[in-house]
Amino acid sequence: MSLKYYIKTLFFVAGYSLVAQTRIDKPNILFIAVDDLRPELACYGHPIVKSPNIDKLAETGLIFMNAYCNVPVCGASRASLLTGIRPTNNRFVEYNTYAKVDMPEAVSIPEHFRVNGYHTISNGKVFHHIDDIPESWSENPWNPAVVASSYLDYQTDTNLNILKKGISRGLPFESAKVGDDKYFDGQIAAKTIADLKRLKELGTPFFLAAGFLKPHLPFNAPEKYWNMYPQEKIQLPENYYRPENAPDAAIHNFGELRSYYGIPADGPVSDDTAGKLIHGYYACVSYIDAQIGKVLEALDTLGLAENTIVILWGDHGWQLGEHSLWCKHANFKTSLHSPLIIRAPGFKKNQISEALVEFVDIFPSLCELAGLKKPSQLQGKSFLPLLENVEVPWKEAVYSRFGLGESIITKNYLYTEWLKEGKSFAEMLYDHRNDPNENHNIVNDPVISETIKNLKKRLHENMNQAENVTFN
Ligand SMILES: [Ca+2]
Repeated sequence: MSLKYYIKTLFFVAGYSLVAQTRIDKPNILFIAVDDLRPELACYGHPIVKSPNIDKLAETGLIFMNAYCNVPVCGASRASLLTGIRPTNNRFVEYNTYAKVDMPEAVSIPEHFRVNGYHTISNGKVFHHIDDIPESWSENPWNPAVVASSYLDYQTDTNLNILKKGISRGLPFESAKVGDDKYFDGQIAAKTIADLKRLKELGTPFFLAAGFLKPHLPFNAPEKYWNMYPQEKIQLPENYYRPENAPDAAIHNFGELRSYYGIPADGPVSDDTAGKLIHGYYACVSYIDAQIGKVLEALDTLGLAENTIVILWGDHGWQLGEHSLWCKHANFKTSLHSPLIIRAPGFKKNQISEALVEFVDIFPSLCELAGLKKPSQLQGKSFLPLLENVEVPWKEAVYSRFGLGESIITKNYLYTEWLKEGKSFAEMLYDHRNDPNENHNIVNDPVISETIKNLKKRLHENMNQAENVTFN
């Protein structure tokens, strides 16, 4: 493959330093998705979680501390991210969304790259459905969960016996004395590494997607990752209770967790179970981190890192007991705040951005980084300027939604309004300056009514703009 290099020289007035950046023409893309990964990572400041490989990726690139998904549920989040189109109350709504059904004219990120000369591959869970927008891929999408016709990842015999009863989805967490490759995610890493070797020989630019399945429930992982965390170090969140004055619309019954064996049909789980769920989530995060480490090491060893953009995202947040909740499916920061890390050749290392970004920004950013034209459907904004300078003034607000709840997130606030047939029926507002964990809904505080009016106005403007999608 012949690569054209060009030099962009930037002068930084501050410090009078001269920085030369080498940009790559048609860089490869390694696109890493992690299912249900909230920013529960050391590089996001977590005191216990061990994530050395993702931390290293962040150190060699740019970490977005304030990235938000646009809808906190698997299928809808991925459909929106992969088309760069915002969710509304009638598109990209459900966990099992098909992008090709909700937006049949939309082009996906990998499809756009494929049409522009890239070889595109999907391993694991990228779209929620393996057959969504099939034009995206140069090869048939591969997922061990589909190959294993039952979709069943590795389970111990104890767990298999529970599953045989057919009354639950099995244990919600499990530690097993097995190697990494026994589980699907180890197999996804192995397939991705094999593809990297093959793609290097192929010689055309590639877009290689690896979608890891953990830390989605059930929290099953090899024992060695559980052993990284002594149970006594696991603590329930300080706000393991419903926020003061939170509307009923904000709270759910975490039905996804309740479908697992031993979880009561109603009410809280026992403190022992809560601790084990958190422990299991941490174990799965470290397990995933190790798989990602293997892929990134192969990228280095093969000499591909210098001309490959690596982008890593978790498809939405998760409640690990905060607000008395488990799972995603909410308009709290715990459900919406997501990890987003990018490393692009030619840009500065070890950059930390506090800017507000959202997942619809990923598509236009990758287009600009690869020098591709942006499809007219895109509703986000390229964050390329932040790669050049993390201090550049940026978005004042980003937007998420779930169910009937529409949220606006600004530097200081997270405001949500629930609407049915255009009529507002519940609201909540959190001031992150003095309530970062969202424990006090202050929407009825008269002192703040002007602020709410302003947030609501911008929220509705964005909802109206999101309705309009144009296609080339
Ligand atoms: Ca998910």
